[in-house]
This record gives sequence, structure tokens and C-alpha cells, in this order.
Amino acid sequence: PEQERALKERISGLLKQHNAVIVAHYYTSPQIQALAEETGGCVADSLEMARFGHDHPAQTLIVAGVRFMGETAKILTPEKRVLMPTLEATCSLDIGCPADEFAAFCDAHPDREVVVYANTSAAVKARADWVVTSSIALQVAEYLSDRGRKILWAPDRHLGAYVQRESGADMVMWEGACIVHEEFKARGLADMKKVYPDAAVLVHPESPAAVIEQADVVGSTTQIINAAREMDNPRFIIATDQGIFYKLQQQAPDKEFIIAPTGGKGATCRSCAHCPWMAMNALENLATVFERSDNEIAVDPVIAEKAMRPLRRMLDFAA
Ligand code: CIZ
Ligand code: SF4
Repeated sequence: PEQERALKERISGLLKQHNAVIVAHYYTSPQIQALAEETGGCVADSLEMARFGHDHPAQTLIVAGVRFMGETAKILTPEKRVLMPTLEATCSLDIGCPADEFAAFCDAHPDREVVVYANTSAAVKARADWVVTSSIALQVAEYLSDRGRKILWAPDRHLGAYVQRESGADMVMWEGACIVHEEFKARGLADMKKVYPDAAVLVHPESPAAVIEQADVVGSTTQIINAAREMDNPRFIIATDQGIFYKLQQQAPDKEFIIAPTGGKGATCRSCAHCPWMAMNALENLATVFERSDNEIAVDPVIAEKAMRPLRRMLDFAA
């Protein structure tokens, strides 16, 4: 704790000195989320991170999250410097959707509106008509479907299948998945619900269909936090990354939160339901974020310009 306080003070001073602000995701460690809040930054989902970074006057954005979030920040505000604790923090959805293969998939379906999740590279976004986050995915699909448009969806197949079931939209799908949410287990969840009959089940739609089916609320991280605050249940079973517990406990201190079961070994599985790439963000590499030369986000300007269009659409739609 002593060491942690010293690190935090050091980072805080550096932020002022460099006119920088921390933009952190809900899945980062509690230390990072607390520091972001204490220093005037934000803790949010990827949509709000994008908006906050764009609107904030700081000249440098420190994006504590995964790489696509840094890229999105850079695309939306090319005049700002965007640094990350480490550029190695990526995402299984991004890795599983290489731009060249994705372009071939789009070429094979020229009659479809291309809708991609924010969890993709800048090059994949550059090929898209729309970028969505989980908080607006369903509304965008309904909007397009109502206008008779057919959809090509990438890359998360669970989120895509959920959106398809709910909207009835005509969709072809890329077969990607999030390695964290894909691990939630329907059988285990059904058993857990019997143990805690008064608990509400809050599920992120990157989870498998059989898990989503048992949810009281299906929603993005922000929607899960809001539901936990607003619902009367004394406890909640949560199917999303454990990092969100920091905000859940802060926003609903009198309620109890239990992580939904994964394939791991119960209480002994410390890394269950936690993104290994989000976990790469730490106070230590945050403290050296201004000293290194290997951690600045750069996006090819031609790709950035193309990716800007669907990103702006996302922000305008969500406004
Ligand atoms: O799973 C993710 O990476 C999420 C939930 C991103 C986001 O939209 O905040
Ligand atoms: Fe990607 Fe899943 Fe990690 Fe989010 S939690 S960054 S979707 S691997």
C-alpha cells in the first residue's frame, strides 16, 4: 500500500506535468480505476471512453484498456497524443478478425450493410459502414432492419446471435468470440441461481446463448452497472469481466455481487472471468508511460480517415 501510494502520487504528478488524462475501462484493475477517478479522468465502457477522450481538453490521452480503444481515441482525435501502458494489450475479437480475411468476407456479401463491433482493428473499421458497442448494437440492427437492410456482422458471434434473435434482422456472421465471456457456463449458472433465489442475473451479450437465456437483464457494462443500482435485489450474479466489481461496489455498496461460474475451479480460480489483456495495465507500466517510446498509438492516416466515418456514425447514433 505504501508503495502503491507512492506510485499513484508519481503518476498523478506526471499527468499534470504532461497535460494528460487517464481514460480507463471498467475491466482494468481497481487501482487503475481509482487513480483515473482521483485524477479527473474517466472509468467507462468503450463508447464513453471514446466520447470522453474526444471531448476532454488534455493534449495527451492515457488509454488504460486494450489496443482497439487506443486506436479509436487516436482516430477520433488525431491531434492528440495517445499513449497506453502497453501496446501488447489486445483482444481475442480483434486478433480473430484479420483485416484481409475480413475484406474478402465483405466482398462476398456486397449487398449487406457492414456492422462491426468496436473491438476490432482500425483497418477492419475502415471497411465498415457502422461501428457499434454492445450498448447500441441491438438498436442499430433494429434501425437497419426496419429500413429493409441486410447486415454483415463482425466479429463476435454470441453478441451477433443475440442481436439477431432480438431484432429478427437478416444477418451473416463472422465467427469470433471473447475468451472471457465465452467461458461462462449455463449449467453452473442454473445451479447458482438455485443457491441464491433472490439474486438477479446480469449478463453481457458476449456470453453464450444458454447463459443469456437465464438473464434478468442482458446489457453492456454500463447497462449492467445501472441495473445493479436500480434493481431492488439484495444480490446479483454477474456474467462479465470481474473488473466491473469495482464500479458495482462503488455504485451499489449495500448489495452483494457474485461472479457467474466459468469453466475454472471455483474460488481457487483467480484469473477466471478476467481479461488477460486488460490485466496488462498496471500502476508500474502506467508510471513509465511518458518515458518509453514503444507505447504510443499510431494509425495510418488513410485508414484513420476511412474508419472515422463509421465511428462518427456510432457517436451520433448514441447521442
Ligand atoms: O468486452 C469488452 O471489451 C467490452 C464490454 C467493451 C466495451 O464496450 O466496453
Ligand atoms: Fe476482448 Fe473479451 Fe478482453 Fe473485452 S474482455 S478486451 S472482448 S478479450
